[in-house]
Amino acid sequence: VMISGTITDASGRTLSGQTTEAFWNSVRHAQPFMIGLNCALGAGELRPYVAELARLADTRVSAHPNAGLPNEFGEYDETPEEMAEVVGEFAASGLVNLVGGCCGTRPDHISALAAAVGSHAPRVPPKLPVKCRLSGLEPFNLGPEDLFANVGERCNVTGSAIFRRLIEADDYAAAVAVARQQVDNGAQIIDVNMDEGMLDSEKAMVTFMNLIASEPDVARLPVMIDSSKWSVIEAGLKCVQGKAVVNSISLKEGEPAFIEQAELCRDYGAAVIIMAFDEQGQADSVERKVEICKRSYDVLVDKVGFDPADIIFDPNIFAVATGIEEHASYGLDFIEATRRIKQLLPHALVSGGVSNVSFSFRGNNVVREAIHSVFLYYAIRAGMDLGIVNAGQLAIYEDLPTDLRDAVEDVVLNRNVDATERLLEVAERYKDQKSGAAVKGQD
Ligand code: THG
Repeated sequence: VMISGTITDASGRTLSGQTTEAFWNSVRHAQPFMIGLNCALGAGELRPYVAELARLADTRVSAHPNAGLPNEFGEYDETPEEMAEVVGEFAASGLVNLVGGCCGTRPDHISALAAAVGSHAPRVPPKLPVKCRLSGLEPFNLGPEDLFANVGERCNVTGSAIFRRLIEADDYAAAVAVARQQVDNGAQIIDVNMDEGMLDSEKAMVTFMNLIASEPDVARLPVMIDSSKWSVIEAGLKCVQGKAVVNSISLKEGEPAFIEQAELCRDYGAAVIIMAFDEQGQADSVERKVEICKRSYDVLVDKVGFDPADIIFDPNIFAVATGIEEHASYGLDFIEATRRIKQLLPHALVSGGVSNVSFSFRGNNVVREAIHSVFLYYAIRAGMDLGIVNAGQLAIYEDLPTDLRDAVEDVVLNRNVDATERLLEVAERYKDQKSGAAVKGQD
């Protein structure tokens, strides 16, 4: 397979709005023999984009420029000699493995190009750092050197009453505004979940995906397609131009179903969240979390040929401080499992639904935000790479009042048998306060 794309004008974007790198991230999973750019621009105008592709593409690169930009009669004036001089430099600079001509070029252009490039060595594809390389209209790359990434959680009919009401009322314009608000608040990926019994989830997913794809501020970002129904995920995947994340698949229905879904994710070119869930159920102990993630990784890498950098594990964030003794170590178990998974499974990332951890403090956002902040402080140190969060409502660890922070740390790190009791007491003092993030919002 050879793929050639077109940067349509000086905006540096394809007709559907992608930058060169976003375009490459979208098609790279096909492992094309060659990737290139053609048409729309003359060789001089095309050069920066060819250079960008040459820097990024770990395969061969082609360039087929027009014979300059069209004149007022729609004709192309660049002579074979002029064009060959520019394209010859592409080859001399090691940008290309193949050149040719698009609009306005004729056999004499082609012979001039052949003569200009013939003496130069072909380009050698670069070795790039291994990263999860996602895209919307713009690239979003996430690797070991990058900061923690925020996935916006609010476009979720089960996670937000406001969003659910908007979707049920068919008010998609306001629903898209929820996505935009999350981008304003720092979300770098948008999670979308339409799993609600009363909804036609597939239709809602498709409608919303198509709408956010035409909202410039939102369309920049990669999407995370969140559903427990494969048919909804696949309906979503068919709508996305960029490289998305499937949220989620797992071994819960056995290996054959897992492999089938993983192969489809790979063919659609999506990264995947793998839940620590198998035929026996959801993993709650550290051992089970690590064991299921390892088994999933081996199946994905060895049997499916999945790119390890496209695997994101979710070792299950469960609620702490519920009053049930077995739940006391849930925060710590996630953190410890994250540390082991990152050590054991090369290039894979770790994610989780952060707001789950504080469910028992619903109604007290100051305490919920403090729990998220403390939880992330330790989970990120253990190697957590990204998380589904209420973007813009994350308190800063250092800013937490000491009494609250200490009580929360005891709960998250399971440091005291009476940690929950103590946090309940401290929480009373904060129950009517506006959360820090809510106060600071405008800042
Ligand atoms: N792992 C993965 N995906 C997930 C989760 C996970 N997707 C869904 C969920 N968990 C993450 N998303 C949310 C979204 C919202 C909330 C929690 C998790 C939440 N919502 C407020 C509440 O319920 O109190 C909503 C209040 C309101 O209606 O505004 O807490 O773990 N892979």
